[in-house]
Order: sequence, then structure tokens, then C-alpha cells
Amino acid sequence: MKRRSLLPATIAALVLFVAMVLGAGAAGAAEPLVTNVAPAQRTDGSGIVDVVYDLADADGDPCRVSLLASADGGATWDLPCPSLGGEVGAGILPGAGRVLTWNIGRDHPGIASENLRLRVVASDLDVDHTAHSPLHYAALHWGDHDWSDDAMIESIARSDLLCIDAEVLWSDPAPSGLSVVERIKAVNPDCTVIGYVSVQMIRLDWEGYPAGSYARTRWEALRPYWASTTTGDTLQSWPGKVNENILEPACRDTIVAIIADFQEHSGTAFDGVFWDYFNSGIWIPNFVNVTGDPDLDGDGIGIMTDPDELAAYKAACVDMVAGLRARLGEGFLQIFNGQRAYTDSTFAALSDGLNYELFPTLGFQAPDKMRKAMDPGVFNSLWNARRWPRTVNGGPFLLLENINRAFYYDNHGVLTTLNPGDSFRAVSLLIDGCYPVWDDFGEHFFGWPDVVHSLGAPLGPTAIQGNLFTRNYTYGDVRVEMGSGVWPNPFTFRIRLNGRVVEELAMPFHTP
Ligand SMILES: [Ca+2]
Ligand SMILES: [Ca+2]
Repeated sequence: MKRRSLLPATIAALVLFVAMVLGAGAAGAAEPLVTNVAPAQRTDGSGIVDVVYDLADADGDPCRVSLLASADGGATWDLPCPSLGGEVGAGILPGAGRVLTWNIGRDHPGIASENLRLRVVASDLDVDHTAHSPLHYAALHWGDHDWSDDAMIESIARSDLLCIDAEVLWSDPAPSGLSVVERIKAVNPDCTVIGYVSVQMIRLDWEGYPAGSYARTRWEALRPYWASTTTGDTLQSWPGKVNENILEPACRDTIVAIIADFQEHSGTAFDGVFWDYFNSGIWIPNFVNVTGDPDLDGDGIGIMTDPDELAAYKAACVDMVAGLRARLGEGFLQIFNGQRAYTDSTFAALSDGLNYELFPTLGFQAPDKMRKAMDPGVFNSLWNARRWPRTVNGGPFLLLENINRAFYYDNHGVLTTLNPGDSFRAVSLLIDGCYPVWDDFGEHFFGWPDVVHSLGAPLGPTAIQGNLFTRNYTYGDVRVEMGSGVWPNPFTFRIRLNGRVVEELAMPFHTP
């Protein structure tokens, strides 16, 4: 068979190095530089492209080299190129005449384009910059992090939507150079960074923070508004934290004003906030040592059996969202955590997106909660809920999050992790949702997916036939088949790249 040249002579190779414009943490580190990128397709009919490049790094760091490809002259860089060989990936030493290979004929059989462009990206911090399908969501709002770690900054910057703890960053000394958010955006200007803020809690240890910090400011300003229980105890709905009485207008005005002040004046500005959390009431978990029931209006009746108090509480939450929007504007994202928005479409309509904590276990009827979440006939299924939030800021953002993992024995008898991030990615590709790649509980809990997919743009909506959900993309397709619908093993899925299976979960079998 006579093959056409897959890469015409007009191919232009663009060059990019990962610019790490960092503050003091990067002192002395030299950025890697890729030059003289020269791709040439073999004429032996193999479909393989040899990409020759020079890699420099003044301090001699071994680099992780990634290849990016564009099919539209450089407008987008989502053409997947997984079949790579040669000097690509981790541990590439600087030097001239490095060669990597891309088997474009395997990844894109029959492709012929005048508009192919290639980029070679080198990271001296061992970060893989392979293209991924959009709506990666990463969250680092639990635990402590070393914000001076440039590798972590470069790594988390790959996400499309990133939640980090505003209350931590605003409680640190003001940045002397670029803020953490600015360092992230120096790596990826398209990364939307939202800051975690608490709706109604203060931490008791904030009393010991330096004057002027967010933590101390919030502790002091809200001291007059500590909420009580029906027995007069201090209301704590989480260990080490105190609930504020947001039924008091001055209390919620203070909370909103402090957030807005630190957003505007602390030197660390976010694209929005992640409100944690809005529920339809207040519960005291049994592991918190508090007597009585929450009683914000002080009438001796617990909030969950006090209709007036419940109504006032829900109105107070609406008022806080409106108050922050009045201060920081329509373009400042407000994403809601908490169960109220899962079923309250009017409240959800005030948000730019919803975080489903412990998805799909909250907000959906037992036992087959995942089936309910994916059933268009259920009023609050993801299909319906995604029509509720605002769209003015690029939303709606439906964030699917679950810190728990499950395990199973695969077809080789190997104990295998069931990573919810992988399963939720399949769902996200169907619903245009966001799936988490980090959910940090003191350590990188999910990490970046082992298999990175770049499927390009969706070619249409998801087709639903009974238990089968399928959606076609420019470079592949996604298929989810609902099984029991019961977490943590509710369905099987398969993701293909141009007809070739690149990820599959069909227990006990899996790919890869
Ligand atoms: Ca270096
Ligand atoms: Ca009451």
C-alpha cells in the first residue's frame, strides 16, 4: 500500500521551555531550554516521526521531556501523542542532538494535515507536561504544604481548576515576590485558582496567629459571634473549631468583609472561592464533645426542629453569597461545597459550580447512588444539576470528589487500587464535569493519573441507552456501563484513543 507522507514539508516545530518565573525559592536554578527542534517523518512507511532537539540546562539537571502536538497550526495543543520512544520522558540529560520518536501512524492512522505543529517541553523539576483532556480539577485544601517547593507548584499548575487553602496562604506572611497564585499562573496562565474559605467556622488555634494575619483577624473580629447550643455550650460542629452565629447580620458582614479585604490587599488574589460549606442545617458529629443541639436563635429549640431558625439560617447563607458578589463582582467565582446545593436548584443557581464531596454518597438516594446521579430522570442527577449554576465565568463546574479508595483482586490475582479519580474522569468526560487529580490528606492522595488522556473536543452530547453511556470525541470515545450503581464499584468504563483501548475497568480486568 502506498502511504501518503503524513507530515508535509510545511510542518513547523515550535519550541517551548517551561518558564519558571519564581521568587526566592528558585534562586540559582537555571531553566531548561529546548532549541533546534527538527521533526522528520521516516520514509519507510512506518509512520514514525523522528524529532531531533537540543536540550540545555545551565546547571545540568536531568529533565523530563514531553511532546505536545497541534493539529490546527498551534491554536490548540490537544492532539494526543502517547506512542513515544527514544529520548523522551524522565531522566533526559542536557545535550545536543537528542532524538525522540513519535509513532503518529499508530496513534492517528491515516492522518494527513498541513497544520501539524510540535512542541518539545522540558521540565528540570520532573513534571510531565503531556496534554490532557480538560476540566482536570485539583484540590489541596487539607493538610500542610511546602509552598516553597517549585516542583509542587509546577505540578499542580497543570490543572484547569485548582483549589488551594486561602485561609492558610492569607495567614502566612505576605509574599515578598510573586504570590503562590502568581507562581502557578506563571507556569500555566489558564489555571483557574480558587481559594478555600470557611463559611461559618473559626479555628481555635487562630488565636495564636500573628496580628494582622487572616487567621488572627478572623478570630478576633468574630469573637463576639460564637454560636451556642440549647444547653448554652459553645457550638462546635468540628473538633477544634467554633461555629459563628451567621444569623447575626453583623457576623456575616464581617466574614464577607475579611475575605474581600484579604483578596484585595493581602498580595495573594484568587480567581474565586470554594465555600466550605453550605448545608441545610447544622449537625454536631458524635466525635465532637459538645452538649445540646445547635441553637442560633437562642429559643432553646435545636435548629433541626426549629423551622424559623432553619429558614433564617438558609437566608443567611444566601445573603453571604450575595454580599461577597457585591464586594468582589460577578467575575469572582463562588463554588459551593455542601449538601444544600445538591438538591436546591434555586440556591445552586447562585453558584458557579458545585463540589460533590464524597461523591456519589451525598445527595443521592441509597443504595444505587451512582445510578441515581447518572439517571436523567432523577431531578438532581448530574445531567440536571449541571444546568443549575451560573455560566458567566466558564461554568458550570461540577466537581466530583471522594477521598476514599477501594481495592480488588485483578485477573492476575494482584490487589489493585480502585482510584475514584479514574472512575470520575470517565463520568466527567460524559457530563463535562471536573474530576479531581489531587485530594490531599497530608500526602498526595490521588496524584496525577497514571494514564493521561487527550481526547480533543467532544463531537456531541452523550448518548444514553439504558445502562450504557457513550460519547464521541475528536480523537476517541468514552463508554460507561452502569452495573450495580453502588459505590465504590458502580460501573465499568472504557476509554479509547482512535479505536484503541487506552484505559478500561471491567473487573477483574483493567487496562493498563
Ligand atoms: Ca535547571
Ligand atoms: Ca432555635
